[in-house]
Amino acid sequence: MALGVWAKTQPPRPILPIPTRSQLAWQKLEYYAFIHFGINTFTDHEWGEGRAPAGDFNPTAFDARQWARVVRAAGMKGIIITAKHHDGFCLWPSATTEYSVKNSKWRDGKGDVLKELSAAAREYGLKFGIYISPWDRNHPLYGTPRYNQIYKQQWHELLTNYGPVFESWLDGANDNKKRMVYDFGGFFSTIKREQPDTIIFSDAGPDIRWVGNERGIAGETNWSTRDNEGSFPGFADEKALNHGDENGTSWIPAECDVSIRPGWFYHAEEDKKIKSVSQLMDIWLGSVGRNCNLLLNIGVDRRGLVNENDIARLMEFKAAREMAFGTNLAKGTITTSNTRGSRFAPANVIDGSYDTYWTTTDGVTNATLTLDLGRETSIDGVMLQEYIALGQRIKRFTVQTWNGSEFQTVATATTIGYKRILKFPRTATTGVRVVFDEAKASPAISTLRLFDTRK
Ligand code: FUL
Repeated sequence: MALGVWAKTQPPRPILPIPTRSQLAWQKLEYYAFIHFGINTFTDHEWGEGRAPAGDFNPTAFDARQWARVVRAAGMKGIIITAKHHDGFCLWPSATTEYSVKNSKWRDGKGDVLKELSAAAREYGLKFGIYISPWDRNHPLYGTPRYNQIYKQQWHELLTNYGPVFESWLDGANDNKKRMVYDFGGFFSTIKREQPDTIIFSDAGPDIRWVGNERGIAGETNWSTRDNEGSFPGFADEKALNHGDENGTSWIPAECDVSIRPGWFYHAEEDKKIKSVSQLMDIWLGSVGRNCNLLLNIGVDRRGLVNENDIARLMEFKAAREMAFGTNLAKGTITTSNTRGSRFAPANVIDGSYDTYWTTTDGVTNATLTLDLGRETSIDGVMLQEYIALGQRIKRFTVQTWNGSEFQTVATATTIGYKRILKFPRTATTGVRVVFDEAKASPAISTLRLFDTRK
């Protein structure tokens, strides 16, 4: 095969760093539930002190299948449960402590939230994830080096008894007085030893990072690449976490955790303080729309059920997303200023498949995609996706619409990454052009979608 032909059929070289297979699979989940549930649910606290008796934990109508049904109906792809929060109370009968469900009245001390929830998640086709707080305000060994072993043992129990765990979630919370020296390296290696494919979340990765705030909003520029040298959980550079590092040496994409209510745990007095659909939509645009996954928290109530008020809002939000983004208006004839070869044709961006993409000849970092819609179409939103298996490339781009005589800029932005959604004033147009102004290397664009979000 002549060299020129060969080059046209080969993908461009990846721009390092790139995601692992499990990071890529994780990114495609986009939206999943955090569930805060534990002793705090019964004491009305956010941060329990670890002194409430285990007997306080007593849900009257616990039903993990109801949680799973709600989460699935809400369009979410998984559930991450607070198996242990800062108070130290374990929702599974851990051998490491007496402070757990085994000493509660619930199911006569024979219950195991993790067992029922992991089974329910499996039944409803949801991924299952776990958060255990390293900060433990109950455990007698907390503050001594031996506690590190306890915490590892807890991960060991959780990762060997409840099936695949897609995400292992931990923060760097610490006791102000005891200043525990955590063995994070040991925690991470324990977790990976038990489940090599689990994605570890923390302020400092190693697999995914905190977005730097609990509002659910990523930076307008958001790189999945990060300079992680010397970072560890509990000492967050919130600004850096919010936008990543353009030339970061590790692939550590961001996750946005935010609660549907003011608090993380259920409090009856917050029944009227659930975020509105419009607030949730802003969060969606600021998270999934800015190259993040959205971990939306629900506090399960004292019955052990997702509360009706939250269910109603989750369903309204799902309907609103379908209304806004459910109809893709990007149909027509697509052309480009440069194409690597027919395998990488521009039509790939509107074929509905993430795995096919358009790309350019090596060295061409400035290029345009032009979509002739064939008829006048009202639009006010665009969604773009990079084919991130080859790394994150786009640094700056412009969206333009045809006004009858020329293309007019309606939006400009910086990064794309796995997914970028931009809104602009609604305009009726027959054509759209995306100008990739600056990129680290040949753009590799997998998807272009257009919306009329207010239809
Ligand atoms: C933080 C905790 O301190 C909050 O209580 C909550 O669990 C949040 C998701 O993570 O680190």
